[in-house]
Amino acid sequence: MSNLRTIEGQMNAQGLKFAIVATRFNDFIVDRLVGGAVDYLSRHGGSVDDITVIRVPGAFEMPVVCQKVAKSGKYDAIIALGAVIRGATPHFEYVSGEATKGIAHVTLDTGVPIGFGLLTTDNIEQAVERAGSKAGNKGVEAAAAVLETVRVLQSL
Ligand code: INI
Repeated sequence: MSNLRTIEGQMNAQGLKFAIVATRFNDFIVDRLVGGAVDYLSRHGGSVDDITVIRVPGAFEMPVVCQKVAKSGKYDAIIALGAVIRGATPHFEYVSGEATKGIAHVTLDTGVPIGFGLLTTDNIEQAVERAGSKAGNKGVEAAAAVLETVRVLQSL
């Protein structure tokens, strides 16, 4: 493996500008994801002055806002954070499916990397578990993934 030419992203956020697009829906969960993402970036060389949090009503609105943010050219990366909880909605599949498809479309369309931190869970307990308790923090994971992606894209 040591002779294999490998390109990989360094986990250093210094000088990078991030937009966090976060839902107000289920904000008691989403605020924990935002906190995790900001904490991760701060601990990896980023500055809170280079992070802008943009609030949107719900997951369904995330793609169009991510699109405008991506096209603005002001940010190196976006972190999309939200929570769709099945127990709370009969149209769970529509909301989560459209948000996921829309965000994937925006990142490919614009070339701006988007960290995908949209929880889709059966119930509130599962959401709590993924927002900083026993199943980690999906906001941290999304921040780490997008940081690595920005850096690997810069290396290509
Ligand atoms: N939006 C969410 O982000 N999470 C949810 O769990 C949710 N539920 O339960 O319905 C939700 N719905 C709102 C939706 O995203 C739109 O904001 C709304 O339909 C207005 O367009």
